[in-house]
Amino acid sequence: MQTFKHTLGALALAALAFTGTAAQAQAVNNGTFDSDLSGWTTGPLPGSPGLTDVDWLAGTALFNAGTDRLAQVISGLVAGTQYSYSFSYASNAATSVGGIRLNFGGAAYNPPIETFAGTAGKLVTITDTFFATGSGNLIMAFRGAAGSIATLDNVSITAVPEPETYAMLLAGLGAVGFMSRRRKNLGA
Ligand SMILES: [Ca+2]
Repeated sequence: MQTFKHTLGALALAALAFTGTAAQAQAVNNGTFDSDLSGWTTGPLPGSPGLTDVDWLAGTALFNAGTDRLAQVISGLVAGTQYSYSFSYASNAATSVGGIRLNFGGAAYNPPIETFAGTAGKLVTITDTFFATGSGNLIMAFRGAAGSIATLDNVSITAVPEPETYAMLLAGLGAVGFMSRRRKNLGA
């Protein structure tokens, strides 16, 4: 029983160490558009003036035009770190017109500027990674593609754990297994 408790404790420690590293994740505020567009900027941002607003609809952001734009400043990026981003979007079910453009800007500038064509009435999830070239803030901006009627949901950015982190976790688990076996042998 004692061995079991020790093993549990060590496992918890290993998990904690792992979570600690993953917690560098850059949180997107209200990426699920739960009840409104709070946390997002719908007006113009530096470098892209004059763009119009985005509407909120049933837990999603709704783009009505190619000029509709939604942006958020993601802070605390670390130069040289790889980040994973993800979002779901769909074009309007009735028209199948629409899509989303994603644009990264700001101090930690490493842009893909990509356009994703929509699938009518079906949420498609896009996941990709990028490296931060500088430390600081990143502006994550979505824009409706030309002629767009599109919905956006589930936006997230997280730091990708480095290979050393996985190696440390595996080493930790290995040590736990070793100690567990050793205690069993001693107890026998
Ligand atoms: Ca949602």
